[in-house]
Amino acid sequence: MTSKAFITGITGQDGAYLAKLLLEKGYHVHGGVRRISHQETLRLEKLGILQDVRLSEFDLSEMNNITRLIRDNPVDEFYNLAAQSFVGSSWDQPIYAGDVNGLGVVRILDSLRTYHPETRFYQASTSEMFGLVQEVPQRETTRFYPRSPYGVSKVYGHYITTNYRESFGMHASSGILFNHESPLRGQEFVTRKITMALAKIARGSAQPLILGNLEAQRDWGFAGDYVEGMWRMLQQEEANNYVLATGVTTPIRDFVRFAAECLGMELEFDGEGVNEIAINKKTGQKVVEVSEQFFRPAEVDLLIGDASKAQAELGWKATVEIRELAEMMAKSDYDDLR
Ligand code: NAP
Ligand code: F7E
Repeated sequence: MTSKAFITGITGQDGAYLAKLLLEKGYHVHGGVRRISHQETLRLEKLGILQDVRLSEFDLSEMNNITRLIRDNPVDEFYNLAAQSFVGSSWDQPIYAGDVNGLGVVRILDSLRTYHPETRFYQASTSEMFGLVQEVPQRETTRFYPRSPYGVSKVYGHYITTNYRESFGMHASSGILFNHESPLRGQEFVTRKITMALAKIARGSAQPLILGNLEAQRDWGFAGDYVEGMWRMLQQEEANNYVLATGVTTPIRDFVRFAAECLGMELEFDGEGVNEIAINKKTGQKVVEVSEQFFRPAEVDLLIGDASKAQAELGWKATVEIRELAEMMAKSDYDDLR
């Protein structure tokens, strides 16, 4: 029989890649979309799957909407990828972040428990829960120390998933995913902001790329690999929590360098803090500036994950290294600007 899956956040980066993966595996894919003034289905269109998925109105803040949808649409697997996912905005909308990213998870879990407790559940947890890291590298057992309202809200989502598994025997897994990017990444996130701005500069723009903290380090992988890991978690006999990461960390500054190199620019960084700039050595053009505006009230300085549990139990491993990722994103933006 054909398996059925529901994906919240299907219009987001991961939702689109996961939908594609599940369709390729023969699933019926049903996804939740927010009722907003315009339908944002660009990513599904880009992957050529918009016509292959069924979409229903879905909002994580609305209990009755979630309950009815779950009651009337039984599925084998339920992936909760929807979230207010931009860390920077979570200081401006902390209550919304808590409601959607935290309470939204228990709204789903409790509806599943009531109507379809046999459904397998995936929760999109995050390395942001490690925040001010208490151990290097970070693994499933590392103590959480979130540094943003986003991180705090995700800790609730993570623990309530574990709690419903332990309390009610539900097949509920939490994937603690480190940063993963792609050409479909939102343009507010730093990698895509960088590749888009540099692609414009490579095409003749005089507008420099303005960034915040260049010292922060992230463990960046490719989103296509990470959605495969989500699926593998739900194929396990027993539900569990897993870290997915590459095990390599890179400063923001180096990601800028790598993306620039793919676009034929060699950058020279000079200065410190908000006075730091980067110049294109060949042309002398100022390519990067730093502004206080993009610094955060509290920063996550270093993330580096240990995915050995996922490798041992799921046979999962990241396949795209950082330079390849920067090149994939920079080239895609450069080509799209043609
Ligand atoms: P994304 O591109 O920002 O997508 C988020 C999705 O959630 C969008 O489809 C958005 O809908 C939807 N959404 C937002 N608020 C909603 C609400 N109130 N009700 C229903 N849907 C709502 O994020 P992503 O990068 O794909 O990440 C997917 C999940 O993984 C998120 O939960 C994120 O927090 C988590 N995560 C991401 C990473 C990463 O590096 N990408 C790492 C760890 C964890 P609209 O299209 O209407 O905005
Ligand atoms: O920031 C620094 C910024 O917004 C990365 C989400 O998917 O991954 C993502 O969260 C770093 C931070 O991602 C700019 O201060 C410097 O240190 O790309 P980001 P994030 O905050 O790591 C985690 C795992 C998630 O779960 C989240 O959902 O880059 N940075 N200058 C900047 N960041 C942005 N956005 N813009 C800048 O100009």
